Amino acid sequence: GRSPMLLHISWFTECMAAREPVKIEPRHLLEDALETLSKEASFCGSDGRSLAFIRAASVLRSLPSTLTTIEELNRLPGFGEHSKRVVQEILEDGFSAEVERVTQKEKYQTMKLFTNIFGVGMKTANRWYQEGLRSLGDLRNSQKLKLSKQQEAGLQHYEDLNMPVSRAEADLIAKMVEEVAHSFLPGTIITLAGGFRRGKLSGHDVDILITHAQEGREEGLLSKVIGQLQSQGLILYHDLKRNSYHDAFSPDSKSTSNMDHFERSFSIFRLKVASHIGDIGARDHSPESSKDWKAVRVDLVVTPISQYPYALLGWTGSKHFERELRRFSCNEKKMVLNSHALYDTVEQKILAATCEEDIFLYLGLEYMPPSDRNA
Ligand code: DCP
Ligand code: MG
Repeated sequence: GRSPMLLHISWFTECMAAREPVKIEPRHLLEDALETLSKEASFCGSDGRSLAFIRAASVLRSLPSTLTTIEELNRLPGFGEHSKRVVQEILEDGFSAEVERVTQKEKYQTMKLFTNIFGVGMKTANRWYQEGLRSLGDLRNSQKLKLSKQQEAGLQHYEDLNMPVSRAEADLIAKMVEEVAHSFLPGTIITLAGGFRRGKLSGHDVDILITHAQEGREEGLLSKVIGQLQSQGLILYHDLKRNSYHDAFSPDSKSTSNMDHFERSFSIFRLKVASHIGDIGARDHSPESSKDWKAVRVDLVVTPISQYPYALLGWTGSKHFERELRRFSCNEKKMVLNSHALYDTVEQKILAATCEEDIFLYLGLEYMPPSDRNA
């Protein structure tokens, strides 16, 4: 028989295929409410509860049309009692008192503000909150606070980095990287991954994969590319990490860590923008209005071609889709999936793939194009 996850995935695929392209407002209302509660739970350290709300929001997103009655919910998998209650409240009253209460909470607002800083995770945000810090101004003015270079850059470019990145901006950055990469190594393959590959029109960052058809040629390329872009004044921050696949990854490790071991750079690009784009709204009369650039978060990830299909699958997301797929691989197939490989724990071997389709095949799943992975 088919496993529940398999059923869920195929059901999900059908729904995604049938859904109407236009999102209707109430759907956003419901999703936002569940996402708020998910954040709040994670701020309180309740990861399980947080995940339950993420699952519920994901189920809503995959529905072909807007939900209008609570009865429809009862037929869906993955919807907990708490999520149901909140959705019901919104369907009946147009808002949820609980969600309103959460968004008013000082701790929630502060944690959200702080965790939106590049380089700041839950632990740091919480520590700052406990120390009485409440605003970006508090952080900027604090004498005793010791910020990492990454956090300093995150704080400095906070406003830009919390503005959505458009598809056009992402394409521009991918092209910049491609041109420089080609100047050092013709034939380098540059792929825009993340939300943009799933067809999203905007995102919070730009995820770029770098590889070369000839295994090994990609080694050492990234530092040259970054160096070149830096000399052109296009890099505001970067943190180059070398490849640690061989020392850190043992294929049969049951580690569920989502971190991969590719050579990569988590960077901030200085992107030229047409000045009329920078002029909108409050910026009109500030000295900032002459600013003709925007800080954009860019993740550059280098992968050998033999691991490229896994890197592509892993870096296309969504995060929730990846989580569910890895859970399915492990529980239903006894295979460990990550961004480097698929390891069959029964056969005790790594399964080689030449494309994403191969991986879905190994997992016994029908291929899902990136646009169906917006879970
Ligand atoms: N990813 C990863 N390791 C990281 C960061 C990301 O494996 N350190 C993977 C997980 C995600 C994918 O890359 O599935 C994209 O991550 P993003 O956080 O950039 O998410 P999206 O691109 O989907 O969303 P957004 O539009 O907000 O950028
Ligand atoms: Mg992204």
